[in-house]
Amino acid sequence: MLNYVTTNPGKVREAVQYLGDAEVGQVDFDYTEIQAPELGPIAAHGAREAYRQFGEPVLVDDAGLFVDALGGFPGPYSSYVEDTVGVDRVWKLGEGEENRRAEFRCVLAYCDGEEFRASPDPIDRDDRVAAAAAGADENAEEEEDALPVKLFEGVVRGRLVAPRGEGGFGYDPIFEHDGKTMAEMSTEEKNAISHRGRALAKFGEWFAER
Ligand code: ITT
Ligand code: NA
Repeated sequence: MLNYVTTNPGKVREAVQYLGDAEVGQVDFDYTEIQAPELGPIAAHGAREAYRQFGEPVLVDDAGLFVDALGGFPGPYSSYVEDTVGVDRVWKLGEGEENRRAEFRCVLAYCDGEEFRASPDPIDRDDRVAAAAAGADENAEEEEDALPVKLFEGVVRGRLVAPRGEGGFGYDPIFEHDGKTMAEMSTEEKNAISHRGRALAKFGEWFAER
């Protein structure tokens, strides 16, 4: 059983839909979110803290909306911005821009207290490249006794639109991909194209081999 560490029930619904409810359970633990410009180190730090807390395999999910014309805002601050000004005001910020392109990113950080074998196989290499792109080269900076963490990143491109749809959560109503906002998609449809779905696919493939 995998402990999906999050306070957000929307994330759990998607992870359970993807991996199956025999595999995943929510652990409602509010780990420390460090301030960083990238999601990778935030998720890695959270996974180490959660593993130390529970002593069982954990998966931490850090996500955000990055708006091109706003220099990537709200990005790693997406949760804070949703809680303070709210999703509609983020749409208002983007509304006046000619370029409405944006992306969702999700980084999953897995920690079970064990080392990961370096492997020459291409899946692992891609993961390392994705992890490096996610700012995950945090091993260089951490002290020697830091717990090993494995990162999986997913990205989906789309554009900012006026809010539509009742499904999903968070910024889903203002993010359109292929003509539909993510709030107009079922959980299954969203998982098939989303940042989280893509990160879960990479994780699932790797975890099955473990
Ligand atoms: P945890 O940290 O406890 O997991 P959180 O909701 O605070 O829950 P994040 O720190 O990753 O999660 O913040 C991400 C923000 O982006 C938050 O406001 C979410 O509602 C939003 N978000 C994350 N994934 C999303 C998705 O798939 N669709 C829409 N909004 C999303
Ligand atoms: Na959070």
